[in-house]
Amino acid sequence: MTIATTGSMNRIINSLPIFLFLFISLFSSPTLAQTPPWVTQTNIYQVFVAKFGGNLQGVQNHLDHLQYLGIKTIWLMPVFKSMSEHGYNTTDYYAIKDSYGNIADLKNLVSAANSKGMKVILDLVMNHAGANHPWFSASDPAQRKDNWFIWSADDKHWQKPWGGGDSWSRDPYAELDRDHNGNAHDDDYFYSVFGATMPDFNYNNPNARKEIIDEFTNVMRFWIKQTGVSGFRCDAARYLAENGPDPSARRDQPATHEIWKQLRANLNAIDPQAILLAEAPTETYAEMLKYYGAGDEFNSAFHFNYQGVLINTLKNERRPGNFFSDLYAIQSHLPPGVQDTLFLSNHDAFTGGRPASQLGGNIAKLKSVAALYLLLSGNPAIYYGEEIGMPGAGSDAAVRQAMNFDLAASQKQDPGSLLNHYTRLLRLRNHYDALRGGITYFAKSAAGGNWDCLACEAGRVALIREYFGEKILVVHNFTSNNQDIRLDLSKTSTGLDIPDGASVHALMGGGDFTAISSANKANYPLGTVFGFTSKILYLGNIPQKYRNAANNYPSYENALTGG
Ligand SMILES: [Ca+2]
Ligand SMILES: [Ca+2]
Ligand SMILES: [Ca+2]
Repeated sequence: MTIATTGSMNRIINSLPIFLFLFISLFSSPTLAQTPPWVTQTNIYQVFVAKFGGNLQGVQNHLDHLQYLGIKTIWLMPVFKSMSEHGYNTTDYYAIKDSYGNIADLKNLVSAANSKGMKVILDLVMNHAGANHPWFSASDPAQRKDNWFIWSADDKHWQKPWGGGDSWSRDPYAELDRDHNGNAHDDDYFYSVFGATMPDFNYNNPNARKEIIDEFTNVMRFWIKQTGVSGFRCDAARYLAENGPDPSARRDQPATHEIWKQLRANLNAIDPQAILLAEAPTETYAEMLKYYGAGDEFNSAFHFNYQGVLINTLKNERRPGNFFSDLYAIQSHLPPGVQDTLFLSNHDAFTGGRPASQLGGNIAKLKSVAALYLLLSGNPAIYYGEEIGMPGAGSDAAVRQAMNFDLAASQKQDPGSLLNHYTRLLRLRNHYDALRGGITYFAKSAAGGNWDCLACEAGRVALIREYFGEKILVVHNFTSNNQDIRLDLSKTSTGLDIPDGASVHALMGGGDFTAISSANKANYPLGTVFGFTSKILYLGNIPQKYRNAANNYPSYENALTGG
C-alpha cells in the first residue's frame, strides 16, 4: 500500500504517535499506575509439547533453554485428552493426554517454570469439542449433552465462516434422537466448521450457552487451582456463535463477544491476574480490536496479518508503506491494561510458514526480522524452533517438526548464532523499560540525502520506544548495503521532546555518539549501519537502576556475559 504524501496527510499521520502518547498518559500516569499488568510487558514462547520434549516432563527438562533465552510466558498447545496429536479435538477437559503425563506433571512444570521467572498458559478450545467426547458420543443419554451441539435434518451445505467448504457433518450416531422429539432422523447432521471430529458447541441456545459457559468456568478454575497456570490462549475465538448461513454471520458475532466478556468476568473472579489471549484472525483490524472490548474482554490478541508485514520487510529488503499504519491500527486504540501480541509464524501453515523458509535460510535476514519484532511495541510470541532457524512451510506437518535441541545446544556455544541473537535481544528487552513496555514512535531518517516518511517505503526504519519519558532509539537497515544514516529527532519528526544536551549511549552496534543539541537535532549523524544490522541507542543518561555493581549496563554486545 502506498499512501499519498501530501503535507496535510503527513501531519495527520505524524500526529498518530502523539495521540498514542496522550491516550496512554491519560490512563496510566505514573502517579496513578501501580505495577502494570504483567500481560502488558511479557514475551511468549509457543510450545507444541509432542514436538518439544515429547511430554510435560520433557518440557520441564528443557526449561533451561527457555530461561537462557529470556522467555517470560510459555504457551502450551493443547495438553488435555484429545483425538489427535495437535489436540484441538478435546475428549476430556479435566485430564491430561496420556502420552503427555498427568496433572501432577503439569503442576510440577508450572512450579518449575515459575521458579525460573516464567508463567505458563494453556490452550483452551471452547468453539468445539472432540467428536469422541462423551458429551457428544456417550451411549448413555445422561452423559451426553445433546443440546450443547447444533443439529439439522440434512446437510445445509453452508460454507465455512472463512469461505468455501461445508460447515456440516453427518452424525456417526445417526440413530440417536438428538433433539428428543421422537424422530431419530430429523437430526442426523451437526454443525462443525473444523470438520467431523470437532462438533461446534451450541452457543445460540440460551440454556445450552449458560451451561457451557458454566462448564468452561469450571475448567478454568480447575486448572488454575490444580496447577497454578496463569491463563489461557483461546482457540478459534471468533467462531463461538452463529447467526445464519452467511459466512459473515458465523464469525465475530456480538453474541461471541458477550460470551468472552462473561468468561473474562468469571476468570477475574477466580484469579484477577489470569489472562485470556485470543486467536482471532479477523478480516479487518476494526474487528480484531473488538476482542479487547473496553478492556473487559481479552487481555491480548495475536496481531494476525502483521506477521506478513514483518516478513515481507525482509523478503523485499524494504519496509512497506503500511508498516506503521498496520501497527497503529491496533496499538493506538488499545484500552488500558491490555497488550498487542506480535508473531512471525505459528503452528498453522496458513500464517505463512517458518521465517527460515520464507526468508530462504538467510541468517542475516532472520536476525534482522527478529530484531525488528523483538524491539517493537507489543509482546513478541516466538514459535518454538524459530530462535534456531528451523525451516518449515507449505503444510501444517512441515511447520510442526520436532524441536532440534542438538542445534540449540551447538548454537548456544556460538556467540554469533541466531539463538544468541534472540537471547541478546530478549535480555535487553527484559532489562530496559522502554524496550519492554514502551510504545513506538516513528523518526524520519535519511540515507544519501533521501528522507523517508511515516507511510513511505524504505530500506530502513528509525523508531523511538518511549516509556514515561525514557527514550530508546532503534534503527534497522533492511538492505544488504551499508547505509550512512542521518536522523531527524526534532519534535516535528517524532512527536517527542528530546532535550538539548541529551547524551547518547549505544546499547547495540557500539560507537561513541555526540550529544543531541539544537544544532544537530534535525539532522543527527548516526553513522554507518551495516547491511541487515540494527543499532539501539539510549537517549539520555542511563539510570543507576540499569547498572550493575561495576556501574556497567547491559548492551547487545555484553548481554551474554552479564554487562
Ligand atoms: Ca439422529
Ligand atoms: Ca429427533
Ligand atoms: Ca461455533
